[in-house]
Amino acid sequence: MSIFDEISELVQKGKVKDIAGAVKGALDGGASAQQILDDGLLAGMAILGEKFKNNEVFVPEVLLAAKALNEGTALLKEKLVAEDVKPLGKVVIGTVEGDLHDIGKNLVKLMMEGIGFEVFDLGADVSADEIVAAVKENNADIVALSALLTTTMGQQGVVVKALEAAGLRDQVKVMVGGAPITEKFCKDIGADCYTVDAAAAAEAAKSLVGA
Ligand code: B1M
Repeated sequence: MSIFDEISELVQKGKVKDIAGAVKGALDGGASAQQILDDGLLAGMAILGEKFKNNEVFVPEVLLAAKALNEGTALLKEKLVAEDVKPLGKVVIGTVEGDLHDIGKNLVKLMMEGIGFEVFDLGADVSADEIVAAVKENNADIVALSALLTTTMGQQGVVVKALEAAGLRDQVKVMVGGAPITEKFCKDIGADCYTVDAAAAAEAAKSLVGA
């Protein structure tokens, strides 16, 4: 079994305590952080996600897997994040209200920090009011919103409207993403930019601030 399959299995089995050793082992063995992320950690979550959909595993197992994945990703952070970079701009990021899925949001944060953005992470289940307050407080250039549920994606539109109502819409670009989000949805709610994954989000953020 390859080290990537091993990491994938540890995620699927929610082996939170073992994941650090495996990720460090892979790094020491010369694997790149990106490969460990894509072929190990995310591959494991993709397999588990399919099982979750088919009711072969349930919320407790998925929660443990998410914990293992976040542990593993944290170890890759210093490899994926460039050091001593002058901030390209300020981003307020969060998963929208009612939605607890934070893995994709964490990846977007990591990639944005990696290319030099200062990121203010509000976490998951974040209300439109909290986002508006954070934009004001930090004088943000970009608001980055994640949503994983068809029942919560509409909250991204609520945030756009709240920014308009607060008179901040012209000062800040709104980026949206998450599995159910599409380009059309982005346009329909009046957001500025949809990207399919975290790496694309970071690149798009750069263009949005003219960097
Ligand atoms: Co949930 N869940 N979940 N879940 N969960 C999904 C999303 C689901 C598709 C599973 C399924 O049934 N097939 C389904 C949604 C169905 C729908 O709405 N269409 C679902 C459901 C139904 C639920 C519950 C309702 C289950 C229940 O309780 N009965 C419940 C809801 C809780 C809530 O939020 N209120 C629930 C709970 C959970 C857990 C808490 C157990 C756990 C989350 C733990 C955590 O995040 N800390 C969980 C998980 C882990 C998943 C799956 C298995 C994996 C999601 C994930 O992290 N993927 C997921 C099934 C799946 O996706 N295959 C599922 C890896 C992550 C890297 O991908 O977040 O998509 P993702 O991010 C991607 C892109 O989307 C993009 O970049 C990333 C890749 O680089 N991206 C952006 C994300 N945000 C972006 C922002 C951007 C740009 C790109 O710009 C700003």
